[in-house]
Amino acid sequence: MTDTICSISTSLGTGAISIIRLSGPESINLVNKIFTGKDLNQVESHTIHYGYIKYQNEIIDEVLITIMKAPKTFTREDIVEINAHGGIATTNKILEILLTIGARLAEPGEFTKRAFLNGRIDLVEAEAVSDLIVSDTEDSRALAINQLTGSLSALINNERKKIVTLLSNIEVNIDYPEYEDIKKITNSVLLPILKEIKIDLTKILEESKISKIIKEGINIAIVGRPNVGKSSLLNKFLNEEKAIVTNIAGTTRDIVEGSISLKGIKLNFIDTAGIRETSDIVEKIGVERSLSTINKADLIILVLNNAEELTEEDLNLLKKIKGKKYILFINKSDLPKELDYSNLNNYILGNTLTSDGIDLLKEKIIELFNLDTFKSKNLVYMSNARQISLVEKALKNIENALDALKNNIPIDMVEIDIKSCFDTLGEIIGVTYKDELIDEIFKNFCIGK
Ligand SMILES: Nc1nc2c(ncn2[C@@H]2O[C@H](COP(=O)(O)OP(=O)(O)OP(=O)(O)O)[C@@H](O)[C@H]2O)c(=O)[nH]1
Ligand SMILES: [Mg+2]
Repeated sequence: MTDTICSISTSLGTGAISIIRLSGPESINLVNKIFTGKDLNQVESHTIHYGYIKYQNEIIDEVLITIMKAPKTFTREDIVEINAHGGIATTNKILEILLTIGARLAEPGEFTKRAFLNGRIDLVEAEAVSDLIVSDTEDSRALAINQLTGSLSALINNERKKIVTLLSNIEVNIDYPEYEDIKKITNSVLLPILKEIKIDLTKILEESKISKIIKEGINIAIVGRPNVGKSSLLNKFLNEEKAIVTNIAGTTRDIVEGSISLKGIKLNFIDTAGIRETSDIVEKIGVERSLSTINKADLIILVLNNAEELTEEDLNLLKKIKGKKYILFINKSDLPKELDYSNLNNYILGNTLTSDGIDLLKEKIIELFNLDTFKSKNLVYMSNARQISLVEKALKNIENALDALKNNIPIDMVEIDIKSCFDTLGEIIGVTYKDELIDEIFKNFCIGK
């Protein structure tokens, strides 16, 4: 990383000030070339200097320059921040000049990426920077700042420490079986330690899923056959006529979404196209989308029609949602009953005309996700899909190790699973990583961060 990057770090628009930031070995030198005030190469680190940006004999702006020398900076490189007067023309002009005289435009998230690659922050903390910027509720902000201050990383590192001690003991046993004074690693020694790690990881995983919900909300898919009243239900939840409702089967073709807040948690409702066999190309695509929404949702509300018998399609859908979190909503309770409920359980009867059953649905959601107890949780856990899937993997590794122990598999085989767990936990904080992953993570950042 020998080049010097530069970008506008404040949002571009009319404001009182905007900040142009540089990071890299040439930062101070480059700004010094266009700064009139004092020689920035001679000033102390972490100081601010008043003067003008001047280029080709033209004064561009009156500015304050912050000089921060490596290594005590965000990127651990030299950083210069130019506080200019806010305004698109001025800010862009300064950026343009810096690019002309040798800086390179930073990619999205490149400052944070450098902070990570230079060991200033780990991967979880880097992701927290991005989360902090986009957080739009008080809870998601609290979650992000907790991650950024390293509580989550400490938790993961703690587990890794336990495993490393275990691994080194196993290694010594395998390599030096003849030494009498080495503590023998037997199943009875291993078992309690592995169980303890399993309990820790399970707890982290459970609480992480809650954190994800705090950050992203609960995605609730409303699915069912055409004309059962899915869009009517969405509109009831949102309290607005968001989706088109008609008595024509196949009205909804594409996904319609809307959110409400329940107990401070965002519920993202996703109304889908009614599922049926169809030769209509547009509707077919809609049905495919509905089916994939089922797979991605945290909760499924399957809507059935009280006024019709169960059909083949209803039965297929009931099969499809098995094993997932779901609620059955039997709609149109105002119409004469034709549906046989005897084989159904876990259902709520209601209708969207009088709103019967809607409050019950909300209560059921609160109960299913324990929304009442959410606030009291300590928010230091994983909060994105990447982190959560890695904890799941690490937990699986430990479970495999425990199974192997129970089946009296030789210890060097058990060691492989324990080692995988250690590596997987390392991936979470970015001790081991692939370049493509790093690119993917930082690509989602905004420019200037
Ligand atoms: N009687 C009665 N009619 C209802 C109720 N809910 C919806 N309807 C009617 O049922 C018809 C279909 O409603 P929609 O909400 O469009 O149904 P949908 O499931 O979204 O249908 P598609 O988009 O075609 O899949 C409309 O004429 C609604 O007015 C209800 O609770 N009772
Ligand atoms: Mg609809």
